[in-house]
Amino acid sequence: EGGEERGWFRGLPDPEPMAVPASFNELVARPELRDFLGSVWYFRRFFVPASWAGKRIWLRFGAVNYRATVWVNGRKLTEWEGGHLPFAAEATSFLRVGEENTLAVKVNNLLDWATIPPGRVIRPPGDVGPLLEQYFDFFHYAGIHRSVHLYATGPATLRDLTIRTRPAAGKVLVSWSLERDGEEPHRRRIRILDHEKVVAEAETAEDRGELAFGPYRLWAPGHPHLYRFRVDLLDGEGRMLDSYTEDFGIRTVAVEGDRLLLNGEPVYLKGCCRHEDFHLVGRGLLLPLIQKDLNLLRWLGANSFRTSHYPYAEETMMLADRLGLLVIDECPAVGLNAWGAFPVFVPDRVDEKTLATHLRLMEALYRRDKNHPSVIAWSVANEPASEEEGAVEYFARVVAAMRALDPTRPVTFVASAPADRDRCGHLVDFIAVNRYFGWYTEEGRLDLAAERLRDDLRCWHRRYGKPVMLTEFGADTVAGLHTLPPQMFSEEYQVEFLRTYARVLDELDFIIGEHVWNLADFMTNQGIRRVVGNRKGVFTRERQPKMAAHYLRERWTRRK
Ligand code: GCB
Repeated sequence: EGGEERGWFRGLPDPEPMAVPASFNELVARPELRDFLGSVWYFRRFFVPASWAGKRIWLRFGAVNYRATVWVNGRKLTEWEGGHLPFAAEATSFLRVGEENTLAVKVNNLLDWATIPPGRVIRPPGDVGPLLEQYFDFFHYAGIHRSVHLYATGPATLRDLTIRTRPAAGKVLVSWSLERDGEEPHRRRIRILDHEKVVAEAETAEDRGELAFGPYRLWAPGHPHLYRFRVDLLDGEGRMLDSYTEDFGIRTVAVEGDRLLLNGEPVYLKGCCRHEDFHLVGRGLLLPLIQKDLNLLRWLGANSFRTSHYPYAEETMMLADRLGLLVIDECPAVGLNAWGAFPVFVPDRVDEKTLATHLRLMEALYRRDKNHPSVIAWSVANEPASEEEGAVEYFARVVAAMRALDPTRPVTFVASAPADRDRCGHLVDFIAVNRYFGWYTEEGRLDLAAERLRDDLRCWHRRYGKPVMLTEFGADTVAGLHTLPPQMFSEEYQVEFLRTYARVLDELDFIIGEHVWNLADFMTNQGIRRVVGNRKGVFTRERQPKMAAHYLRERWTRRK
């Protein structure tokens, strides 16, 4: 703290090297730095090529946790709040082309009651650092977590593109719209490509339009066919002012009766939740890890995952499109009104500041991910206190806002409330619920756990008449620990736990999917429930299988 007053945006007095992208927490040895709360500063020099003279130049951050203030050449360029979504700003007038420039970023990781996710900083008496009271079960990694790009555009700049498809017999209708700024282009040239072949083409003076073509191929797991949408902005002489290419897929998704339908056919979601989490990088972008994790999901026979509990890197979403994995895309609202400690909503009063952050980040998530065929549903929150009276008004507004942004995808939140006490299930398209019977309750008693689970799932279905997905279930398991008969924390218990749940799920015909918690072990805060992190992974943090991985592979390769 105090860096701004001391002018650190012009240069740091005693800097240490720091890798980007990465969480700084994993790259330091001192505990007070690993657990540091407050502001850290990043600084670097970079060169802007002389050939960029006359262009518009932008800086884009993939994600900085939690808030960032950015200076270029000592002048404040932009600020952003929200740890898992991109932001960009035009830096043209801040930069010197053909010369070296400086970039300073102040990264602040404090959470409060109006941040998403919320948290609370406690300052204990004495000469000790602050503590974070957090309502989520993953380590609060911080730093510049994803790539930083410097790029140039022409005087007319594409800012956003929305593509929606409506497949019909023999032909698909593709509607598109774009946002742009700067110079008015003379024409927009639109092309849809199937690999290298142009299948539809148009030129228009409008920023929106429709194109039809056929025959076409649908996108689905097993045949994730992608088309490319290309838009060029042209001037009067046909010269290109700006251009953008986006992959998209043609598919429909709907909830009908007790089924989730993909392209009109019932689909059962099989998979795991993940975390962006690994040794050394913490939550920093690591492309090989994304590839490995999605390949492990496919090896398990999974067809889906949820971005628990925040938006994942764009590269993950692109890879899911290519591999044909279905994604429940979750906004970072985890731990809302947790444990009664946090007054985001109380009867007759919704915290407008928190709600405003929530709505802003949901919109940012929608704008980033709307064109991905892999995204089949939005989760607007994980485990909010949906049994509390005030939750209804809060979530009515959140769900309505999400529907207004995107009428094409189902919306849900992931519940933890007891089925008979929830108040918000009527708002969503399908019920998503996390359950840990036989773990946090009924410890070691899988027979009792099965009873509780069956009753609970039936109760959700009876109350709301909607399909139900079990979005989390799992047991902490220390790899290499074996017991017979199975006992908690052993590999045998994890397998029996999953098998017990699977039996119940297979009995119930309104269940539309199962996501195991978690694909891999991940880092959390220290606590008596955590053995250096959460061990509910079916793979270790190193991505080696526990016995449960083999069990799931057997189940999911058979389960249609
Ligand atoms: C949950 C949370 C998840 C936790 C998990 C657990 O319900 O959604 O973030 O990590 O339980 O292991 O306790």
